[in-house]
Amino acid sequence: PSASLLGYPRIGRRRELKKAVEAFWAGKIDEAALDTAAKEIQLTGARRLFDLGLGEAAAIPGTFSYYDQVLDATTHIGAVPARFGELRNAAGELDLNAYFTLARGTAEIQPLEMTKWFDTNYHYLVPEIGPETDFSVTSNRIVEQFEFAKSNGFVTRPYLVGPVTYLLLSKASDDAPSGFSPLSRLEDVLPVYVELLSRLAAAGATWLQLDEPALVADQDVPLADIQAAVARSYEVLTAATERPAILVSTPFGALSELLPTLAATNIEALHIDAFKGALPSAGELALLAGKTVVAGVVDGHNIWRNDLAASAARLDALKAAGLDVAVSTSTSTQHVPHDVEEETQLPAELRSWLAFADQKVGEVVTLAAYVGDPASAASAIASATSVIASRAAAAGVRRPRVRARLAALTTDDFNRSAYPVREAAQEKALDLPPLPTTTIGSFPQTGEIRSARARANKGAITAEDYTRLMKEEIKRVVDLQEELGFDVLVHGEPERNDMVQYFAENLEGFDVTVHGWVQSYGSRCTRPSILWGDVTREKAITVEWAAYAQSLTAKPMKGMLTGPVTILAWSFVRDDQPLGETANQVALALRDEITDLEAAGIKVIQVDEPALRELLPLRRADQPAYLDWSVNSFRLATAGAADGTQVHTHLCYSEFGVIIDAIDGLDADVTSIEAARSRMEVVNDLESHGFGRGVGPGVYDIHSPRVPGQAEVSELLGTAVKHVPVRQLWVNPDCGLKTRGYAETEESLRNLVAATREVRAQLV
Ligand code: THG
Ligand code: ZN
Repeated sequence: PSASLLGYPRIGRRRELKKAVEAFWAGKIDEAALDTAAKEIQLTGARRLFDLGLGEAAAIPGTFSYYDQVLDATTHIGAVPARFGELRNAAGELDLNAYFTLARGTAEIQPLEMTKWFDTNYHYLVPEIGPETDFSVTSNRIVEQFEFAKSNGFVTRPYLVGPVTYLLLSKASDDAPSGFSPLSRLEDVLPVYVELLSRLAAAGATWLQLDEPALVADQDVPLADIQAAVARSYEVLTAATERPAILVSTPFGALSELLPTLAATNIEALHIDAFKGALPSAGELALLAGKTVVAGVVDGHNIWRNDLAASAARLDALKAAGLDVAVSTSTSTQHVPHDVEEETQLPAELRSWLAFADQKVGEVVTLAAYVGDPASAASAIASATSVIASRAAAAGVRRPRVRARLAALTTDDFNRSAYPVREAAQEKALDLPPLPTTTIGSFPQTGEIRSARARANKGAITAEDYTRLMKEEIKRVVDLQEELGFDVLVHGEPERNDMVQYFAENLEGFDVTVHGWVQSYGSRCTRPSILWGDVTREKAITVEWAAYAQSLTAKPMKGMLTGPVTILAWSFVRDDQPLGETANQVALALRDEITDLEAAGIKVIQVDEPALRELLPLRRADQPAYLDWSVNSFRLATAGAADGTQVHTHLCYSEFGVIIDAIDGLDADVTSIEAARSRMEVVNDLESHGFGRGVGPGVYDIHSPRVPGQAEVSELLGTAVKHVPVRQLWVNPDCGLKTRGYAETEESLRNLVAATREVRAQLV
């Protein structure tokens, strides 16, 4: 097809899939009802795409998924880890119950681990592969979904994660010998793909999309091994006697060294990310002669209206190379919301700058027409050009005061006093015991809190009533921490739902959507904010809550902010200037907030950066520049703090050895990190790196409802004190408590404090 999408949102325009799946899990609907809901979402999507102009056969992507596309591949090829036992049913298939068991685990069995999908905020389920993994076709769902769409008049293009990406994203199973590489199982996986190809061909599929994004990211596996795996995979798959034509898609960046490898295979079409960065060289393009090049010129991952003139120029360059060119998005549009037309509350001007999934389809269709007949797109190109010009000139996009302030920054603005000076000032200001206890920031969000926020948003209660209810909650949380015996307290953040959205709602330069949900993992979604203009803070944001909370206690109360990198990572960010510049604007707003918090008597301020690792570029060569601007934006946000103000930060993941230098570079006085699930492994990284400031490796895994006993926490602390000097060590849970219930939270925190007292007593 000359116009196509790499993928379409599947959660439903009103999150119908989320609702159906969660109802199924809760036992409120049966499998038949879930199936009906799923089919309705698939058909609504296909009809919509058809109406928007994807009328050719195989232009509509068959990317519906009940939970995750990597899990779909896992259940089609039978890669079930041993700990799940026999999940196949009598027919030898992994049915929907098996599928959800892999995703969610059971009371006894840990689910598959979840991790980020390239540089998006989507998370997939990590396959576990070992010498024992028994590959065979264990699901026919991909064929059934194709047949269902076809029987309704839509010949879709089925989607599967490609074999090389699948194995590169896998981790070695628990039973695998050390050093085992999942890629070593390629020869056993390929016949299963061949069988799926044959079933799809028999069902009438003309095209299959095999998604190979891992080929654009640097891997730990040597490049030569990956080149060999790609060559071998597509030699075997294209040699299959019964098969659809194969489109290999490579979203998220340039293929570089692997382009010639794919070009040398007999695949019919290669998708390249033709939005980000430079196009392949003329020499590389020449290698693609005879294949269809599917040019991903429309950004699938951000929400700005396409610069059609620039895209047309790229398509011209591909055409000039003599290639058969088709048009698509750079990535699946699953990473953006459905339809900007739903956002009627947004200012009309802002709305005119945006393209969500449905608008991107229009852009792809226009550009595909352009390839055949440039004149056909002339008016659309002119109108896109004028919209982009209006965006550049619009009020608020460039604010002279913000620009002047950034231009006047000097290195001093990024540096605090030497740590020993700060440490002494903080010791005097805070007077904390050894192994101080604290929590990460949020306390459980009760039904009452959520309902109060919903009523306030609807105008059913007044702003004063809302504030009073939140203050009552803050008082409960402060009293509880006093009673439990914590040393540094938090106010519990009842006034925030999503922390990024909270700051976006309170800063200039942002807007938020109402229906702009994007799948984060499984049935969970977020509504990323839109960062469209220069950022300013017109009024204090968190100070009233923090000052009220501090007034309730003699213990230090933490001010709680979200860092610039995380605010960027979890928003849709303007694409008209370097991210580092935008990050520094957010940093200056936070810096002013810190000044106001200090003036209100707050002595400990936490600036969370849970997403610092998330935006790390996929290519190693790009990582130092990223780490430089991201670390600097955090330093700019925090370096205005007085020596005696203790700056904390929190990071959400455990595999942190990779970026430990960057974490050190943040220069926070105290850093809390996830550690409970990995049994304190991070303390080895800390020790070998010689991390010199305060650190709180989490001793309570808040991702599970399980309550850790006092002995268990003592033991974890015992491990920590062996590797980290006691004077640096803090005691805290792994992460915020927002998603937990009060019963287990209270008991866990009680055990945490008791264990700390036990270990303190042994120190003397
Ligand atoms: N906020 C934002 N992005 C994130 C996270 C976040 N990305 C990474 C990580 N955290 C993803 N984790 C989650 C966890 C829970 C939910 C979403 C992403 C979640 N969402 C609610 C749902 O789908 O029902 C909706 C939340 C709401 O009402 O705002 O539970 O914390 N931006
Ligand atoms: Zn966290």
